[in-house]
Amino acid sequence: MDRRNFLKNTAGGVLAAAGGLVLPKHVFGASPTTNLNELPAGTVASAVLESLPGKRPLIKRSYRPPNFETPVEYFNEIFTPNDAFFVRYHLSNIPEVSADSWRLKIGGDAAQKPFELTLEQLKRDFEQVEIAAVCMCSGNRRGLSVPHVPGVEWAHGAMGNARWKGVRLRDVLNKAGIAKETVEVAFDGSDRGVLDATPDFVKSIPAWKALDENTLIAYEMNGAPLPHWNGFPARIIVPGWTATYWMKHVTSITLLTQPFKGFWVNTAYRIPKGKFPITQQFVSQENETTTPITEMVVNSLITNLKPNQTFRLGQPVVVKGIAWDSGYGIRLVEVSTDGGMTWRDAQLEKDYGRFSWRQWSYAFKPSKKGSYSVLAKASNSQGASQTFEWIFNAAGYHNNVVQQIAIAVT
Ligand SMILES: Nc1nc2c(c(=O)[nH]1)N[C@H]1C(S)=C(S)[C@@H](COP(=O)(O)O)O[C@H]1N2
Ligand SMILES: [Mo]
Repeated sequence: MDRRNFLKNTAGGVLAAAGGLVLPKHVFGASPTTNLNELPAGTVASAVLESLPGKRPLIKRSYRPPNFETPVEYFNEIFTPNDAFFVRYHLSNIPEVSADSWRLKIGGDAAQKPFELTLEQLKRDFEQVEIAAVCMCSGNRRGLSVPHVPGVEWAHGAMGNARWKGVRLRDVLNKAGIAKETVEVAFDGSDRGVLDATPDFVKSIPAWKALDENTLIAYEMNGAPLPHWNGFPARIIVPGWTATYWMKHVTSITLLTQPFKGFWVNTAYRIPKGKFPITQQFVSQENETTTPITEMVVNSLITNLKPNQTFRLGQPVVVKGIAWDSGYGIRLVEVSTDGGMTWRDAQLEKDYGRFSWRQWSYAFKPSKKGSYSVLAKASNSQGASQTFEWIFNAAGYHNNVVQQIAIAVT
């Protein structure tokens, strides 16, 4: 569906979906059509499209701090447009950073030669690389959790796929001299809380992950400078890991001989130990019962069907979607059109690299009128697959429950 039709088709659904809510003047589009009926009561009221400066209308989850998700329709494109890319912040004081005055400090007790970089030097002094990678919030789909859990009640759109261009973090760390006692590398950005009591958003990753050739300091996204809301002028990219580590507006990188102590690592963004099929562990931050979230789990999304969409008998139905994991590679996507009784392999489209999502499609010709329940399930090269029931965790992470969309053939 092209953009004009998308807007036209969604416009009719606004008032019904928002429960008679009066839309603010600055709303351009309409309410998202996407699976609003799957969300628990209470989350629908805030699900209106609204624009942040420089962004197209996105689904607003909160305004301060800004949390906006991408309507599913955009995921029919292999790379998510920068001006439609989701926005997630923990803190409300988000200064506009100027490229000229921005400095990146590299230091810490495990840095032998601390130094500072300008944006010019960052681009000039290190080899430039570009990686296609999915950026997904740990809490993506939290709003679909059963039982309901508190937090930003995202549906499917707290994610995006982009080509990230920058330099390898390890090249920059090497210039600072990495002490062999280094256990973690921490990142801070220029955003802050409004109150001094709010813990600053600082994240750390294990030293081995910081030295991975795919971990970047990026300044471009899809061939353009990072949008302000996605971290201008530079952010950390940790392909395969959930986006909580992808520090935006990064201003300091700290090499540490001791595990980092701070709220956003010690308390937040943690999962119960041993419940998820995760290979890469963040051992220096484990406690008895929980461990930091690291890799994304294998997942997929149907992108071209709307709930209760109707098709004419005799007309082929094409199901399209995307599948991704944390970089082991999607091996198989299976589609069911009968509520999960029988499954057929979808066709996998072009591979843009192991951290990108992979498009897939499946065509079938319904043989009789009636309702069809369409499901998609991805598996990766490690043999991991999506689940049919959400694995409970209090923060609402790792929701890779097989999605189900009902369509009608008339
Ligand atoms: N400076 C800063 N960086 C941040 C955050 C933040 O609050 N501040 N949130 C993190 C989280 S939890 C997510 S999901 C991603 C969201 O990236 P996006 O806003 O570019 O989509 O940014 C990460 N980097
Ligand atoms: Mo997140």
